Amino acid sequence: METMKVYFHNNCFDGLASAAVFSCFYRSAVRKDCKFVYEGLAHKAGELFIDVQFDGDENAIVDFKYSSDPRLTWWFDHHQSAFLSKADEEHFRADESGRKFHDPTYHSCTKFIAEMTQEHFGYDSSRLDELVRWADIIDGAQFADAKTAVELGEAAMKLMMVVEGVRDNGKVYRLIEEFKEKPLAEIIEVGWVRDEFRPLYERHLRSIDIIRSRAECSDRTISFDVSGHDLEGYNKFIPYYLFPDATYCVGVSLSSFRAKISVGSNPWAPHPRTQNLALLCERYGGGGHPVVGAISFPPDQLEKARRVAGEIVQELRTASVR
Ligand SMILES: [Mn+2]
Repeated sequence: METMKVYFHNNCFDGLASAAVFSCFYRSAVRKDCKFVYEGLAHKAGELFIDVQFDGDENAIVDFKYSSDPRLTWWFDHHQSAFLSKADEEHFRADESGRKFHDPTYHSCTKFIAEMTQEHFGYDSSRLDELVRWADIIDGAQFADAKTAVELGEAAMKLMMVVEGVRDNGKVYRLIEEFKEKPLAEIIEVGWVRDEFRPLYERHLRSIDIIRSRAECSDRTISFDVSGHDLEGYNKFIPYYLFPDATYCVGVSLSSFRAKISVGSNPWAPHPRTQNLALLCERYGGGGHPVVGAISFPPDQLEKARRVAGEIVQELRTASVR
């Protein structure tokens, strides 16, 4: 039997959902009798595809960077920075297979795949509408409010936590198989999925308590320092859940490899953001987007990180009450 090898963005809800929707399309519209093999890809510096074998009879990449390798037969991505080099981009522009797609205006690659396969191959993905809708909400951070983003009441949000937290790749592939077959509320009730979810959720609840005990808010700016706790990778909407009236948030955290200042803005703020946080962070050697940025220091420079964070908090408080 022929193999369809699908490479996807690992530990990312949109990445797994993209792999699931692409597989359903492929089986329904291209080849009924094939075996799917999955492999997750992660961002790292340097040569991204050095370990990739492209050893399927067909090979697809979804929700991840382009490769000019001739063995790559399908590609879908919605990231702005989808090409590792100018040469790769030219290679893509010259492609005439009609099987490689890029559009950075989409919030999610999952929705992009659903719409492109409908438009170009007549594939009807309506059976997967729930998965497509949630991938678009999660990857585009289009949550209705901080409560949805933090309390994780929806099955999709619980699954997002499992997808991001699970470290066993075999389980990641099993989740893709579940996405192809079942409604999300049914997947979160599967025994091994619940077992993965429980400790991650407990850690999430602990992180809410820690941030609550460490954070203070004045002049619409939240400030907290959790460098004394093991708290890399907390849900970044927690501060706005605790202080819904805040516009900005500045947090200091510490891990084995860095002391980090996270500077963010509240997507649901009653008073709109006026400061460009990417520019603010760039002044201290960091970077990001207008709405969220970060600055990293070596782990032994925690004191400096704290001092810089204090300056940023002052600046944002002053700007908020001006
Ligand atoms: Mn994506």
